[in-house]
Amino acid sequence: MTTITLIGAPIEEGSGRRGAAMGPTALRIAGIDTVLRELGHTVYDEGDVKPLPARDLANHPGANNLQIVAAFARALHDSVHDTVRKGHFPIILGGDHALSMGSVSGMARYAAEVGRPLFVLWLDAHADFNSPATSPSGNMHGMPVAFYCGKAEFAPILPADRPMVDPTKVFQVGIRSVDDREREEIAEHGVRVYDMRAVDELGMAHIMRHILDEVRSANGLLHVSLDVDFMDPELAPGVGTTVPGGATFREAHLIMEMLWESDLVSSLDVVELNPFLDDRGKSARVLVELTASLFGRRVLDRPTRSA
Ligand code: 4U7
Ligand code: MN
Ligand code: MN
Ligand code: MN
Repeated sequence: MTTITLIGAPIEEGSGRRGAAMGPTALRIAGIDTVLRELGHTVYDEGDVKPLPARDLANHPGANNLQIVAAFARALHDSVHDTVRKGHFPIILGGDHALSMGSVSGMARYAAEVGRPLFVLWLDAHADFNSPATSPSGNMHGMPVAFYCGKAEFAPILPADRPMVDPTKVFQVGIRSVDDREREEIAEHGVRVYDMRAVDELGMAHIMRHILDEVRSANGLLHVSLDVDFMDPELAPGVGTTVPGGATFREAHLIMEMLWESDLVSSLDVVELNPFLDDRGKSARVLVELTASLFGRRVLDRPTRSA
C-alpha cells in the first residue's frame, strides 16, 4: 500500500479565466481522500501550498501573471520534492496546468538525486509546449512542457541549476489541439505524441503497453499529469478549454488501471478542473473515480501486481 500526500495548488492565473482556484476544494468535496483510504492507502492532506509572490521577476509581455505563476511553481517544486524524498506519493490537486512547472521540476530534481530518468505521461487535449515567444494567448498553462524540458527562454522562475526533463521521455496522449509554432517545437524536440488519431488507430492498451515497457526497461520514474480536457467534454465539462473528440470513460479508466498494475507511477497532477463551469460536480467525480483506478480500484482481481 502507498503513503500518499495530497497537495492543493489553487492557481488559476495561468489559465486566463477564473474558477480553477476552486479545483482543490471540489476534489476534496468529491472525496478524493476517502476513496484512497478505502483502497487501503495512508493519506495525508497538506492543505494548499502558500505562494509567495515572486517580486524579483519583472512583468513579461508574453507571460501573463508571471509573478503569481512563478510563486506557485516555486512553492510546489519544494513541496513535491520534500514529499517524494520522504517516500510519499504526491498528488497535486489543481489548479491550472501552469502548476506542472513546479511539480514536474520537483520530480526532476528528485530523479536526478536518485540517478533515475524521469518520464512524464501528459494526458491532455493540448501539447502545452508554448513559451512566451510562441504563445498565441500568453497564458502560462499552455507552457509547462516547454518549461520543464528547458527548451525555450523563460524568466528565472526556478533556480538556474534546476534539472530538466528530456523531451524524448515525455509521452503525450490524447492530443487534438496544437498551435502552429507548437507543432514545430514538439517535432524538433522529439516529444512522443500519441494524438487522438493514434488512439483511434492503435487503441489505448497498445499505446500504454508501449510507454510502460519503455519506462520499465529504463528503470524510470513516471510522473502522470492529467488535464481534465484530456477527456471528452461530454464526460468532463468542468474545464475552460474543452475540445471535442476526447478520451472516453473506458479509455481513461484503462490507462489508470494499467498504470496501477505497472507499479511505475511516482507522482500525479490532477489539473484544470474548473468547478464554476462544471455540471453538478460531474467532472470532479470523474477525476476522483480515475484516481481510484490509478490506486488499485478494479472490477475483478487480475494476476499482476502483488501489492
Ligand atoms: B491546457 C493554447 F492557444 N494552446 O497556448 C494556448 F489554444 O493546460 C491553449 O492544456 C492552451 O489546458 C491550453 O493558449 C492549456 C491555445
Ligand atoms: Mn494542459
Ligand atoms: Mn489542455
Ligand atoms: Mn507500437
